[in-house]
Amino acid sequence: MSNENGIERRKIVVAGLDNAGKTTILALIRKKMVDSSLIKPTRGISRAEAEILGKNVAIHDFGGQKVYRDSYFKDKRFLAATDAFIFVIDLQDIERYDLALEYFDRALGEFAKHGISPMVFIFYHKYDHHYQEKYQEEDERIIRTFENLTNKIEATCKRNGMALSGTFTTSVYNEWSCFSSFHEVWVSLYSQFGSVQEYLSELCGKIPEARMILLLDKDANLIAKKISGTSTGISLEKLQAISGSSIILMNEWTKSGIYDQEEPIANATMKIKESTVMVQKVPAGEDVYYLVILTESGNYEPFKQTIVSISNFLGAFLAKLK
Ligand SMILES: Nc1nc2c(ncn2[C@@H]2O[C@H](COP(=O)(O)OP(=O)(O)OP(=O)(O)O)[C@@H](O)[C@H]2O)c(=O)[nH]1
Ligand SMILES: [Mg+2]
Repeated sequence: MSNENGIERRKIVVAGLDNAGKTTILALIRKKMVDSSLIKPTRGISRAEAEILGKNVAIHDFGGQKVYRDSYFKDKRFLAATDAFIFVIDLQDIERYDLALEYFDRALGEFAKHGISPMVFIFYHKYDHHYQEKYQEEDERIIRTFENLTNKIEATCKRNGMALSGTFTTSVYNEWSCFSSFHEVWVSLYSQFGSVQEYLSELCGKIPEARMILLLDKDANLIAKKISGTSTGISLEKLQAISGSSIILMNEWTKSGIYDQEEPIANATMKIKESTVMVQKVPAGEDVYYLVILTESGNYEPFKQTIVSISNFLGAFLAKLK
């Protein structure tokens, strides 16, 4: 799909029953501070633009109330050029699983009818509170209904001749579950992510001591990752969250002029228990990314030069992708 300037753009359609949590997830992804009590049921389709790796993604939020559900799939224009179809199911709304499945089936059927074959993703959403507790306690009814649901979802895809590209369990109470699931969708949309991933892995062979290496964009979205060796007790989500906060701090400190320097702050180092986390700015043309490196050694000095040179290579590579 191209916009009026001929710039390539991707389209994501997010659908699901009313109250499934679609708009709340999208508000979170767009990094708005969500007061979900302010989110009203979506009337018709709400469209938003997001940008990742310098590419535009148009996200279409299909309001799920019955009156709208009946209308989208009658008009091919709503569905045209959809690259990814995310179907959100409220796990806590067990009574309406069948209705959700029926809607999912109808949606896939309409895509197929119009010869549109988006990648299909399922967000099993609202995995929190009593539902999560019951699931973790291995409550028989919860486990059984969940398995039944996932089986039916797979069967529905098969019946409509569509592959299921990914399924995720999400909750807005665990915002990283939403970010990382969305990241997977983006990764699938842009093959470039694959090459960034490869390049990062190749470069990072130069720091065998690193346990986790992340490449984040300016909003701390995960662009690529490399995890090696044993766990350090710091999860990827935690590392991403810690780095996100330190990116904000680096920018704030630069702006505040606390550091009496012409140059913006280019890196930050933190010691967490036995590990060292270094966040290195990666300028890439007009954009900026961040390389995050976690080592188990308490000292990052030996890697400092290597990290700076990796960041230069990566910056040049990322700038060329645009
Ligand atoms: N427990 C829980 N509640 C959630 C979660 N995500 C959203 N909600 C709540 O679910 C309700 C519906 O959220 P919306 O985002 O408006 O749902 P929607 O799918 O956009 O609904 P329509 O616009 O009517 O199609 C709100 O009260 C949210 O606060 C979640 O992860 N867990
Ligand atoms: Mg909505």
